Amino acid sequence: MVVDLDRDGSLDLAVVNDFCDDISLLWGNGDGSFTPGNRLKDERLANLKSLTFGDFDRDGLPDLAAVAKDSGNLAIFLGSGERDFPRRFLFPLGPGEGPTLVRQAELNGDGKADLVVAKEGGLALLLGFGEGERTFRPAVPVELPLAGRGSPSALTLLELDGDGKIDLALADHAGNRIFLLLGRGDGTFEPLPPLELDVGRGPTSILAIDVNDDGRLDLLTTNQEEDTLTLLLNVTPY
Ligand SMILES: [Ca+2]
Ligand SMILES: [Ca+2]
Ligand SMILES: [Ca+2]
Ligand SMILES: [Ca+2]
Repeated sequence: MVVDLDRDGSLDLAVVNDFCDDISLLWGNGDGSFTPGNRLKDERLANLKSLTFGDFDRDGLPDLAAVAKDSGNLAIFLGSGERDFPRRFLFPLGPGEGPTLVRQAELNGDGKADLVVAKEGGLALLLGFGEGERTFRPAVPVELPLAGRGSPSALTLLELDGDGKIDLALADHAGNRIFLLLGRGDGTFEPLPPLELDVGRGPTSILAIDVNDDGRLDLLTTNQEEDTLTLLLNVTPY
């Protein structure tokens, strides 16, 4: 993940170390090089999988959010603005399979950063906190017909249909498809069950890019098991 975490004008890196269960911070020097910083670790996080950022306590300083698959929880590391994340909060994500992906977006228009977590059975939506509440409001979970309950492999939050509300694309690695869900702007999505689009075998990433310059974001997937790309042109009429 690339973001200016210490607000010095240079992009920094935060990386999940899958086998060490910690997060490496690399501080950008502004010339393409990085200075290794401290590593973030918490014994209560087992099998860290994914990381995103946002200002979750609305103090103007970037924070980190990470999910751990085996312990089934979400951690928020609150930034101090001083290359440190001394305060952290853990949230259980409920029963079922562990979380593997997390992304941040504003889903319900209240100005507080929200989170979408992909789990093996579907999605968990967490509506943001602020003003010192330090908790998330769990929204209605979204069940998805994931193939063989196979693990979701990529999650992208973006605006697809021109209504200004954030939409969602999730890759289903075992099902060779992506799911599309359109945001209603209140923290819920439609349609359910979601739209399904076939892609190549074993999609592992989704890139949103306007390839034909018509102002609509198109989707490109990388398909690991056949070394191909699939391009999905956005033909939404708007
Ligand atoms: Ca920086
Ligand atoms: Ca913050
Ligand atoms: Ca929100
Ligand atoms: Ca939309």
